[in-house]
Amino acid sequence: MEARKIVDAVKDAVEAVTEPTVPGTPGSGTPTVAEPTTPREPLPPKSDQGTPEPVTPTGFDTGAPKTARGQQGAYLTTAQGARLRDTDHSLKAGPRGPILMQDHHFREKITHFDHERIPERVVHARGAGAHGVFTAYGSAEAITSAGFLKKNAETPVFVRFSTVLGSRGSADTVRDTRGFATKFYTSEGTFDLVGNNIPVFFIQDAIKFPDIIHAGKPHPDREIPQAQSAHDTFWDFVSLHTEAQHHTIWNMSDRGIPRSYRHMEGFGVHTFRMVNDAGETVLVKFHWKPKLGVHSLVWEEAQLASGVDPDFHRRDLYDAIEAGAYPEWELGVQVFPDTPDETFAGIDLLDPTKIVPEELAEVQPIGRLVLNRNPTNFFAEVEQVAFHLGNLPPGIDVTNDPLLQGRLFSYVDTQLTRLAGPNFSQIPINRPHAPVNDMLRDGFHQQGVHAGVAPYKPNSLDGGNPFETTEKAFADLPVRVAESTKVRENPASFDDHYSQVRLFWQSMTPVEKEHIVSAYTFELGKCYEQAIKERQLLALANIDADLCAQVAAGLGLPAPAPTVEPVEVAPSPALSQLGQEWPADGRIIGIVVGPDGADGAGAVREAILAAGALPLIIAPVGGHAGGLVVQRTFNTARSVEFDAILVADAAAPAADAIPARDAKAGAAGTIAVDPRVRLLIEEAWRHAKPVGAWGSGAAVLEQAGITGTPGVFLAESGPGALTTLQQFLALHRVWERFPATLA
Ligand code: HDE
Repeated sequence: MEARKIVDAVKDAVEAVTEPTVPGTPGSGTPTVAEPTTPREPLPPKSDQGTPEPVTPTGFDTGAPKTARGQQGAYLTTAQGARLRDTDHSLKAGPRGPILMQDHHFREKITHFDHERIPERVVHARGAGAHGVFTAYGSAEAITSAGFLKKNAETPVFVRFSTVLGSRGSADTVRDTRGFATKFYTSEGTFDLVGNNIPVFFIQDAIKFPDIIHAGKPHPDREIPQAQSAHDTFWDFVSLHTEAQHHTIWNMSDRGIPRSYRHMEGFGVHTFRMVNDAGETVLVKFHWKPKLGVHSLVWEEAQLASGVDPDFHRRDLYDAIEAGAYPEWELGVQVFPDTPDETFAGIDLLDPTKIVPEELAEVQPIGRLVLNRNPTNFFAEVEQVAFHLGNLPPGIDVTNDPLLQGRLFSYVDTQLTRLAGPNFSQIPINRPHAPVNDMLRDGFHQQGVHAGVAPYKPNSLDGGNPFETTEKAFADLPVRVAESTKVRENPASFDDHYSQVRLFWQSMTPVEKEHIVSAYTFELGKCYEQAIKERQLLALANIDADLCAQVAAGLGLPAPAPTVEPVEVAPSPALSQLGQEWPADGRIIGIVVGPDGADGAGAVREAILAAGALPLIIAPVGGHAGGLVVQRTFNTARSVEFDAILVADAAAPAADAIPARDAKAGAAGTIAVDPRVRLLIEEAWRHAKPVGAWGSGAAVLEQAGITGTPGVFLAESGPGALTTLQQFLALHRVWERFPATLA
């Protein structure tokens, strides 16, 4: 179909679509009960979805509509475009006869299906991605010549978030590091910033990567446990390889269980080098700061969510974008002088197990990232996107960090298998937006149609093309390498494995410390071997005596003495994720109503939407309750889905509140409140979430026995409840509900 017709089809269908107020509509049209039989063009993607730009494999903007890449025309065809009459029956030698070899359609359909899966990523297999735009403030112009960092430059981006250890279908809310990989399609070549939500790494040298990953992945004999570090092989490795202790304490902190991808910081981890137009260089570390603040789940909540909604983070990201609550981050840099020792304030900038506290080097904002479009096709975009640290625009270069150097090799190497051959940069999501003229030729799945006869240099047959530039180019900076001998060694400064772990511990608030103690106790408590627990306690003794004593007590083991003299450190308050106020964009508020709705429920729902958060009506059964569309029932709702609960009705037991129908109903007996609503409230309360009520809803809080506790409030009306609720949500959780015992 020619472009014009596609545009019309898109327009018609978009007009037919009513904008949803609650995200989650599966398709872009409203289905009918009867199967549609009148041929029509494909529906367009939903209005929240975007696709890779319609550029050629060599970066030429075709100007084609974005939908041109998807299926076309009203009729079912073969892969060659021949229309088909029947796709429900194979071609047989009579109705009871065998299938004929001749059935091309059958063979094509089954063969293609047989090959639909590709190898998952060896790490970071589980993820979610979105399109967006990056706008530069211009504040980095003095330190880099990169065009996309010039004032007001706008660059399309694609971001993929991920967990590290789990396989592609694993749960989102496991305790793990999160990947934060950004592809900037700059007009000077693609820039991939492939970072994590934790600013340090387990190892200092890339050669150890297979070791840490083999230790973290499921045990090779039984292939359990999936997507978690609470097992013997992980703790065996990190307790022996003590440079991993810094990353590990971040994993054991609330950073290991983020509330959503929208609530995570991101870090480039390594130190990079920037060069400006005058050829002057500086060293930098990249930071992403989320507009919504850094916010985490509590452990029980994370565990419940793993079962109740294994797609928790994926859903959150897509729903937020669909609802127009676009996730936002500021990109910032810490800037250091490019001195020969590559050290700042005594911290070796080439050691990826070390941070530079923000109090010593401020994070300077250089631009803003907004994610505003969901993928149109997960496989084509999120699964096939391929990042690589070596994708750098002029103005940014690498350093000799031995972890970074090893990564420069690994990313291309892994794509060769995962994406079957050397042409993965020609897949739509990976195509650069800069003109490409690279002399790389042929290979599996070649999509370019290269003209000319001389893909070599020097040549005269193609008029000498392509030419090497004499101007702005990929930065191979002439950095001096000190005369030395070839060794398998690290610099001596890499030997300090504990001072910054101690720095992290001491920078935490009491409640964050409680969570760290409990995470170590849980994880080591899940280990089988006593020796491994004892060995990790030795590492904890070298971090902090109190931390070690608390965990040892939980494990029922004696706390050992340190083997390394504890050093004095200055805490870095910037490492704590508490203590400020943040917007509640896209946070989810459950409103419990009765079969006929509730007074004020409609008004509070509108007010919540207007405030940029997401209200979900929870009623005894589906359909409508007092004119409100019901999104969750007492049967389908579970507390982990909500950031706060408002109770607008006395919530009498619904007809299905019997254990034979719903085990959550428990021993329902003769209680006045539906036991599922009580469970909802009790869990929300345990997870330090605000709970409010008005009208007859107050009786439910009374029944749950939580009236008068911190973060539990009664209001005059629905909108009145929202005002109080917003104050609690701004702090992320009701921290004072559970006073900490640690200083
Ligand atoms: Fe990766 N890493 N990594 N990594 N990494 C991969 O590349 C590797 C490291 C990170 O969403 C793989 O395409 C080595 C640090 C992210 O597609 C692989 C080393 C950081 C993603 C690979 C590291 C990361 C990956 C697997 C030790 C944070 C997901 C699939 C030197 C700064 C990207 C792939 C996506 C993925 C190798 C360490 C971040 C195998 C050898 C440190 C966010 O190439």
